[in-house]
Amino acid sequence: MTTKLLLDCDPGYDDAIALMLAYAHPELELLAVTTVGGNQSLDKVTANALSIAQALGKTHIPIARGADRPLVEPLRDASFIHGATGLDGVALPAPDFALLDSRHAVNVIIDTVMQEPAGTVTLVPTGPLTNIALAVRLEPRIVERVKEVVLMGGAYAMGNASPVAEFNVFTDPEAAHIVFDAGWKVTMVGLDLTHQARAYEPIRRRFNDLDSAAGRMTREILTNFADTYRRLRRMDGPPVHDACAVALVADPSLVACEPAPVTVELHGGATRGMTVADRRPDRAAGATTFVATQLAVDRFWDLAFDCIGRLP
Ligand code: PIR
Ligand code: CA
Repeated sequence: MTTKLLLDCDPGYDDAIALMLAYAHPELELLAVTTVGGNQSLDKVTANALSIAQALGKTHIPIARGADRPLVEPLRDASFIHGATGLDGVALPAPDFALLDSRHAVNVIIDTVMQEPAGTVTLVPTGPLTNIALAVRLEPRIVERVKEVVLMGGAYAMGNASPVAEFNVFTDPEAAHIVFDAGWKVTMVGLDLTHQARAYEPIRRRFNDLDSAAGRMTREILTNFADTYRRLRRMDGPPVHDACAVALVADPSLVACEPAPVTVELHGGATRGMTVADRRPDRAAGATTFVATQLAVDRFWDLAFDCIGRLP
């Protein structure tokens, strides 16, 4: 049984891995890729999305550019992690901007959800939630029509952009608030989950003998990502955050989730952008939001390795 998905992303090292899984998994049908300013400027992450598609021969799948900044605040990118290009150290073909879809990403999201049969499209946001929030406001009928939203973002225990806030939600908290509050089914694949998907050296070595564009790209991504995580985060083995969200859509048995109301803190001083998950057992009933808690780590890497091995 195949699942149709739309990936809204800001590539980015781990977004690039998420893209590879979405392009390659035999039970996923990637309908479109949309971009949003986040890890780097909109221009740069859009260039990266194009370059990745070109390198992997996937230019038949629409790619559309979206919002260049959060709803309220200016964009503060994560170039300290992903570099000046957003994919520093990764050799890619020059982007051909003529391949871009002429529509705005928000319209691609709406058109895709409204054209496909009701209840069949899963939205997978792996960057700030600006495009998704704008789509909800422009065409509220998408809320009832999607299958679900499986997003990488948030955290219930510990943040990365602040002590309590995760980067994607911290970057556009108002947009995240709209998305968590819309009433559709949202699964938060937050840092609690993604920090279980660490690309330690033995994992990175598994990709060594893939003699393909995707294999080379993966090695360059993981080497550079590992270097910055070691240097800046003092963490050995970078978490491939965004790939976890795609993996969950491809195989829900990989990730344990629990229902919990989630709201986004907008007014806190020290807590702005925090995803406040109410995990008290008596509050679970009727929740439309879910938090991902446990990853089947070995099977996750098997899936990633298998998918990347299928690509040219
Ligand atoms: C931002 C990211 C990753 C690491 C840091 N330090 C900052 C990006 C990833 O692309 C992912 O979507 C999310 N934001 C993790 O916070
Ligand atoms: Ca991302």
